[in-house]
Amino acid sequence: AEIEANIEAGLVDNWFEAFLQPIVNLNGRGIAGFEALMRLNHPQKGLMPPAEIISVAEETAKIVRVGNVIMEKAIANLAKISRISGMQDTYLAINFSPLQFEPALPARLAAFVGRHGIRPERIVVEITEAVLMHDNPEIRMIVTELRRFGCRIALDDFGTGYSSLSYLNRFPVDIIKIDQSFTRAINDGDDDVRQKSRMLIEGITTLSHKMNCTVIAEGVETEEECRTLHQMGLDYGQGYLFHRPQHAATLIEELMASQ
Ligand code: G
Ligand code: G
Ligand code: NA
Repeated sequence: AEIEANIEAGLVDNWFEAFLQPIVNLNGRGIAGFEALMRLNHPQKGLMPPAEIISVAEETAKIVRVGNVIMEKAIANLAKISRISGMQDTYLAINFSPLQFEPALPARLAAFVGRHGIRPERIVVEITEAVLMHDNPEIRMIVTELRRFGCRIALDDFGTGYSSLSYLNRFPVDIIKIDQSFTRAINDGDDDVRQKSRMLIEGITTLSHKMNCTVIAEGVETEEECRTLHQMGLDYGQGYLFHRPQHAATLIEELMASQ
């Protein structure tokens, strides 16, 4: 109940922020895009753990309002970063929960990108299997509409749930994000675990490329992981090795300092 009250107060008093974490090309480490990660910045408690906020927001259906705030703030942040850094092709990935796929979503997203002068082709809609599992024709129609508008679809946490492969067959996906548990496992101390997880990632990558999908490794923390993933043919990486999720202003400072 306390978290729910914080979510409501956050909506009314504007405590929500869209942090950004860069996604880099494993070949050269240039920034390919950013993932928007929701943060609730409580005036007394500071940043609150997002996982709990998101699950309570989903249970109480407040995720739709929270999601709309994050969507607009993230797009505004992308516009600002693009203006300051001159990066006009970097994309923005936004996470969506199943409840957010309401009929008003495409028009709302179109309004936000229009307002901030962002091409819809720069927006990536990140969904998890939870969205696809519903196998709901309405969700499918909305995703198709978003894709027709120019957005790409990324399948998040790939390899962790049930029958992921069957979704690839039935759903238009452009980007596969390999779950960070796989990234950890490629350097596992157990030879068998290490070898098998490498084979799995390589197999997923080959398959994804055959389906014209881009492959991203999540949770890259070490140089060794980065090297191995690059050798295995993955396209992009995301993780603390490269950049942490950050406040847009901090990220802009970091990008300016490194130029
Ligand atoms: O930084 P991290 O702890 O931010 O995020 C925790 C989880 O919450 C991630 O798995 C991510 O997919 C999810 N998440 C982060 N931001 C959002 C958001 O704006 N909307 C939704 N639906 N999920 C989000
Ligand atoms: O599931 P999703 O891809 O949305 O998850 C993003 C989550 O992963 C966020 O909680 C983010 O803070 C976290 N994250 C990003 N990079 C790393 C990393 O290198 N290591 C770990 N452990 N978590 C990371
Ligand atoms: Na995500």
